[in-house]
Amino acid sequence: MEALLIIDVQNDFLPDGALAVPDGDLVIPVINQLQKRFDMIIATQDWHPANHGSFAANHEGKQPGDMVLLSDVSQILWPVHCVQDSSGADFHPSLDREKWSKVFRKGTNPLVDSYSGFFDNNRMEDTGLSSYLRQNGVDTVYVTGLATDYCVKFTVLDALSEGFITCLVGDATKGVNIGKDDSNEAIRDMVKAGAKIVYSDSII
Ligand code: VGL
Ligand code: ZN
Repeated sequence: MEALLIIDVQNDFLPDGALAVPDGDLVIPVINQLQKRFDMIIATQDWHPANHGSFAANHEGKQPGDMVLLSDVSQILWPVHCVQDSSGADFHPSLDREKWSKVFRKGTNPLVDSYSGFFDNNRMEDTGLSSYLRQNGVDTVYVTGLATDYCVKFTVLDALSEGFITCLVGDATKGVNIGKDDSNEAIRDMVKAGAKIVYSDSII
């Protein structure tokens, strides 16, 4: 059984959003096409409380892009984004949602960030995604969404470590690229860990 994972296609990660991913909106039509071909579709939603420790605004004198220690792990600071119940945390209205089986929310603990849809960055809390996939007989996941160099990358790496055959849909993801090569590096890391890169025209 194959599942489509749609990572964080939320207003704040799209053009004009608080943490806009360049060209992030281009993934939406690709993902909508892909959805037609899957019977199991799962989305993740970055869902932070306003006091989240990944927000630069919650650290005196810090700017987005600065580093801090958060629960003893190195954390890059972000602009305030995807605050629970804000419009920035909503899925983009043109993203089809009719066939979604479930949404997994992440980043709710203010003391730790959570890029992956499976575990927080300290690997302490489990969202339940892995057991949900297994209960539904899923052995293969196709990962799409935002951002290639953060949440998509860590979701792919955790899917592999959880034993799923894992494909990244290369034309259904875009990166933040704080460093200009970050997305390419992320793709290299995913391939090295065992991910396959596929393109939507070969799936649809
Ligand atoms: C993400 C940075 C902070 C993402 C989430 O969805 O890739 N990036 N929070
Ligand atoms: Zn976040």
